[in-house]
Amino acid sequence: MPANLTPQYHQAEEAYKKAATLEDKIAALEEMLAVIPKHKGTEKLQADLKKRLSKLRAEGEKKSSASRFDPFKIERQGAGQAALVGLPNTGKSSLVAALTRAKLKVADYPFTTTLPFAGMMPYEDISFQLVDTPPVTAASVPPGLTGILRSADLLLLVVDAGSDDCLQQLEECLDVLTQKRVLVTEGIPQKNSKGPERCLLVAGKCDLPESADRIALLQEMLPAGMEMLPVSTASGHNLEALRKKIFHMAGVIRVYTKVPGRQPDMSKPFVLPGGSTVLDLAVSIHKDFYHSLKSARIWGSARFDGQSVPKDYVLQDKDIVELHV
Ligand SMILES: Nc1nc2c(ncn2[C@@H]2O[C@H](COP(=O)(O)OP(=O)(O)OP(=O)(O)O)[C@@H](O)[C@H]2O)c(=O)[nH]1
Ligand SMILES: [Mg+2]
Repeated sequence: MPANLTPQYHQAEEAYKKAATLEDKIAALEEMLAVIPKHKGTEKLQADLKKRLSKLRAEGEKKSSASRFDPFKIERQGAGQAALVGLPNTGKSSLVAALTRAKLKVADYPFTTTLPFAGMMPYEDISFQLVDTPPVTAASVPPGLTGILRSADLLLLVVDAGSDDCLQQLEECLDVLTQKRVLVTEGIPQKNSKGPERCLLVAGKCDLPESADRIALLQEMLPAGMEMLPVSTASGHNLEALRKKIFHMAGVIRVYTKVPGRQPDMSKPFVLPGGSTVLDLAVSIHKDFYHSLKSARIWGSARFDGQSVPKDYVLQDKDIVELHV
């Protein structure tokens, strides 16, 4: 059957051929579809136009979602996420650069960092995500930052122990965090807010003169339940201790699995929340294990190597587990 295409259709088709942008192409195709004579002879052509149109629309959506990139949306990676927070120039970016392989702008003036940045911090055979952030002050908290701080597993509150202002820095930062309901230092934290045990005070630049006296004063000011670690990126003091602290505060355990009669797979551990059982491990590998798992043998935390344990056995960091179905 002849298609009998109209002059309006040919005009729209011409516009489609000349269209240089995605938007123009979509508009021309829509016009072609609107004016095409609707009868049996054009059915195939109509279907082809619809197919092309939906392909171009999908391309357009992909493009616009990419252009809506939000730098304050950090995709979580690794065994846990720690966000740094502190007043300007306290040494946050220096710390993230020292603990990860990230190249970050560090400068001796305030407000150097304007956008958050995530880097991976290796710790033994796993890694944690550290999020460097723009500074906070009582007067200004960057929009979007509160969300990052709330969703992080833990906070590293950074103050400059080399500065006379360090006590005020702690006070001001604690005020901001409690006002924004990121941190609850008294009472029970609600969903998306943290208790003091999930916030570490990092007393940075402890290589500088008089920092020891200020660190002693900081210790007295610490909210109950919060710990402090003096560090220096200049001398490297306590950087390894900080890695370890982040691992312990994240509260995760590493578990390795083995198949009966074979060596354990030590290449990549399963990372689970502390307190996880053999059944939790099994279900994280495959949900069918929920019904089929009978018992397990453990090397590590058990009283003797290869000991049989029930499904509700609570695993410890570095346990090797052989699942039995
Ligand atoms: N002596 C000494 N100086 C340090 C140390 N860590 C950082 N600094 C210096 O402190 C200044 C500020 O460091 P940054 O890492 O840019 O501080 P920041 O908190 O990221 O600053 P903003 O992005 O402005 O909030 C720089 O001049 C660093 O070289 C340290 O451990 N010891
Ligand atoms: Mg910075």
